[in-house]
Amino acid sequence: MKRDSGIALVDRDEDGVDRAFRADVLKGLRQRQKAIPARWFYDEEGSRLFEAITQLEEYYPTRAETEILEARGKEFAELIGPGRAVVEFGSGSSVKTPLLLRAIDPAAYVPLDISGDFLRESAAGLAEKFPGLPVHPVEADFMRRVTLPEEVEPLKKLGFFPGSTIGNMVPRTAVDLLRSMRATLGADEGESPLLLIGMDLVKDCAELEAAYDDAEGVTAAFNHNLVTRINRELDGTMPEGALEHSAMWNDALARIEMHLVATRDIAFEVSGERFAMRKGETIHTENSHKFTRRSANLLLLAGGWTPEKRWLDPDERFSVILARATEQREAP
Ligand code: AVJ
Repeated sequence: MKRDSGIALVDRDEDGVDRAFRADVLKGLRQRQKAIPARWFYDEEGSRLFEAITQLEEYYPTRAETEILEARGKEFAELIGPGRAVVEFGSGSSVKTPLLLRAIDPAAYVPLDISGDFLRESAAGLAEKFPGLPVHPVEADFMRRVTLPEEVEPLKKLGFFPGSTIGNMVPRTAVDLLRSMRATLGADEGESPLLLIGMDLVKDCAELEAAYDDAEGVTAAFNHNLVTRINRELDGTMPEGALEHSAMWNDALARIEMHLVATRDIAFEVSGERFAMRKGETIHTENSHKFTRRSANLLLLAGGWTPEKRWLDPDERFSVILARATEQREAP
């Protein structure tokens, strides 16, 4: 296994504070509608809580997507073929990636992640499960174009982006990401890369809200952990007990929104800056967009990917789509 450079991408100040985290939180709390990017959920405890979420009865996406990957291996093999370099955007989970790799007989596996720790863990696990498969982890922010290791340059590429993580982004950002993926995978350089992407589906809103507000309160703990993290890492005094988890379906924008709702008027400090919230005011902490067949296709097309095949789980709750980088040409 090729080692990555080991240089952390996290930029810390002299007190060890993650500068990007502080900048995002302060900027987000200064806004009229307070909002903090969802990527900051995933410290060690947040990642552990998300793992726990994927095991919940109410949280169907992980199970449904895994069912699709388990059932469709033969079709993946036929449509994708052997010998590709699989480039996974975000570190591979222990379950989903092996299902794909086992099905298609790839020539290399390239996990991309911004966190070197997760990257090393998942790369080591995969390398152990697939002894003959070259694994080339790359520590990088995949929202931008990433230069792939030269060993995989001559290989055809398959991008893999499971989990409906694309749903965390507003359409504008999702399109930027899809275009970056195209560039990373070498589209427009004589290549015709493929993308296998998981996209969660629009469904009954009670079912959606339950998936993001489970009876055991694990998702609430996941949302609250952001407050704990801000208080710990950014010298915060946010009153955790006065910020209540809420998950609501926004029908116009086709997304679940998670918020932290102030249950009374509150005032607090973060990194020496003062903030106040009125009772009922919220901090918006996550969007999870849901798609229909048409909205998924339109998003992919806008990002330069032509959908070729779509699979659903038996309960039709989740979709996995195979798309091919659209060739650049003049309209129409
Ligand atoms: C990891 C972004 C796909 O949006 O369903 C789960 C994160 N948030 N429960 C999702 C999440 C609350 C999850 N993604």
